[in-house]
Amino acid sequence: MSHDPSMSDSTNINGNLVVPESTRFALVAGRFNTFVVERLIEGAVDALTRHGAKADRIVTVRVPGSWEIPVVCGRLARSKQFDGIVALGAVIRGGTPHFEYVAAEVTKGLAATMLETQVPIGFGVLTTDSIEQAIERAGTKAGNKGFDAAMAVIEMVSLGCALGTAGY
Ligand code: INI
Repeated sequence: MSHDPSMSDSTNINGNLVVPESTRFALVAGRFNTFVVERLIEGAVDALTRHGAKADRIVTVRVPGSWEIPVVCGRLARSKQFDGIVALGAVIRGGTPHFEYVAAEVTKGLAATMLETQVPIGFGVLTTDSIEQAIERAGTKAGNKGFDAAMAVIEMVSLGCALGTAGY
């Protein structure tokens, strides 16, 4: 294997998938398409607890639909009570443009909230063309996007600690 000095001199900062002691998480979940979203919640809790989160340090807040997720994520993030948040919802295309508006606004709202508050927010909001596609992503053949979003939050929380240790 060749040796590249420029690589060995570089600094790498990474998060890992170990939940730091006493980390607090919030899940914010839409009740719309509840059959799918409850599976996403299960996946997210599974990911968090399997990687060391304490169940009594996970708070789940349910809102009417995905439209309402960003405002509650913002409130929880600004409360400074949570190290990471997982947003969970299922926006499924119907016959009207409603889907486009809800999907676009939840996406933009969560991105803006994460940038403003600097609290990691995992994006576990499905935007699918059909109920079948949503079910596939909620614990069946295409995995569980709630689990995946929670894993990303664990990594970001850990990365935040590593960046802090490095003085950034
Ligand atoms: N909310 C969803 O989470 N998923 C959807 O598919 C959906 N559709 O298609 O209408 C949806 N609508 C409700 C919306 O999120 C709000 O709760 C509602 O408009 C009240 O503000």
